Amino acid sequence: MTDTIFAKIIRRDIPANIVFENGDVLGFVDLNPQAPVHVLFIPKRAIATLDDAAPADAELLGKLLLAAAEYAREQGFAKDGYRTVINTNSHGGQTVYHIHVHLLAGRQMTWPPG
Ligand code: IU
Repeated sequence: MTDTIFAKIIRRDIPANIVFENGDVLGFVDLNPQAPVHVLFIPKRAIATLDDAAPADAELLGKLLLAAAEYAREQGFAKDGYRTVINTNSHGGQTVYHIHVHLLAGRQMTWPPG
């Protein structure tokens, strides 16, 4: 797989506002926030898209979601609520091909999304 900008963030080759890290997952503030809180959670082992995920990735994908939930709970967003989003491929609006969970919080979300 080709390197993405997120791989460079993991290696600290380029700066990011990192707000969460454990052995498997990194969380950093989105450069173009769509809500008062907008954090991206990425696995340190890259998977390009959800469509590329395999059964062997199940544990890592679980850890990715749990990282977002842990962060939301710790930061106090969980009670009011938040949105998690995974965009997949072109129609899904994916622009960076290293799977990521958007965590959006701090305002009322609407449905359907754009
Ligand atoms: P998407 O689901 O692939 O569209 O989300 C990619 C996100 O990555 C998007 O919200 C961008 O603002 C964000 N982003 C970033 O935070 N830093 C970067 O250097 C780049 C994109 I490129």
